[in-house]
Amino acid sequence: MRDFNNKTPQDLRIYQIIDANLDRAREGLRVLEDWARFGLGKEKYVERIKNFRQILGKNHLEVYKQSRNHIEDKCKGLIHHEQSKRKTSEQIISSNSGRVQEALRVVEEFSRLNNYELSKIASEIRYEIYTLEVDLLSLSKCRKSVEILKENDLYVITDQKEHLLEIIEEILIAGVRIIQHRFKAGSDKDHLQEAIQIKNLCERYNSLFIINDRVDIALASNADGIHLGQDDLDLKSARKLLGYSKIIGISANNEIDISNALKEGCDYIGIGPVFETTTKKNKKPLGIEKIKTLTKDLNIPWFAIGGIKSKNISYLKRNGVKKVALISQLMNSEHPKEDAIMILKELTYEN
Ligand code: TZP
Ligand code: MG
Repeated sequence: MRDFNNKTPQDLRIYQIIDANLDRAREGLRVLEDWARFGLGKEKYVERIKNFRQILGKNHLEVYKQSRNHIEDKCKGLIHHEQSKRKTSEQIISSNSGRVQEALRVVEEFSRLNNYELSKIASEIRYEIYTLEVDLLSLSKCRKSVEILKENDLYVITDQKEHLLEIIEEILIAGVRIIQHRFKAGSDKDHLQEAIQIKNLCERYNSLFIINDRVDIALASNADGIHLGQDDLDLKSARKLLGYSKIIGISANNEIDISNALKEGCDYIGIGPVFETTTKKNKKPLGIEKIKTLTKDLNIPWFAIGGIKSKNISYLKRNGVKKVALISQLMNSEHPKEDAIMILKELTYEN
């Protein structure tokens, strides 16, 4: 490090730049830290960001702070019009990550000659901010999907139908906000094509779009998540492939599968079949008492599934079931919109 006692006017200008940019970087980091803390509740990220702030704070030398009033800053208080347009948390994360990256780049360049240690630190943190930004954006996206899962009690799964897109649009118009694309017979090409069409529809109605079984189709169609049964790809491998921006749902019908799904970080569980169902003929129904036992301590969203119709929803509700998933009643309906509205009403009203 150089001798800070001998300052030339040129040095003072450089210290002023370093001072301003260390402040900028720390302010931006504080925004990210608060989002990680209050917005996402992710302690690991809070600690990581706080650590960066503290390292920069320790390296914010007195000599930089003293240079603050050396030259009057004529640009103080200028607000770029992009700044006043920021609305979503994603935009705030991106712009503040960018702000931190830029400020650190400036620190890195201007401290290289007078404080090599600081230049190196700025460069290292800057690289970490790139991955941090991706992680925070992924976590925010996943959080939005989880909110939809929490707020909505009806989860509709598709069947292979001739006019599937029309049926789905009716169901979305009715107010259903979670759709799973289940495509069991046909080519991958047709599977993906249909998935993309449904994804576009769901996007128009701000609804969650989940793919059954196939992680590759989920990625290719840019679905919001995947639903996996016990014989499908395991949750850990799916998470590795999908990252943290996608939700992962699991089908389970016993204590062990539920506890494993929770341990591995699944976002919701489908539990059933509750009743006899023609959609999965070879599966023995669990019955309501078993469902009650299995879900007694469950604190992530869970959906009862299997043989659920509007006529048995009030019975399910009386037995503690708040959320249901279904296929045949809506897929075989002559009036999918009216039926979906009726089911949504059944789920909402006290009875
Ligand atoms: N998993 C357990 S039961 C079931 C699935 C996919 C089928 C549910 O279909 P339906 O027609 O609503 O009974
Ligand atoms: Mg499956």
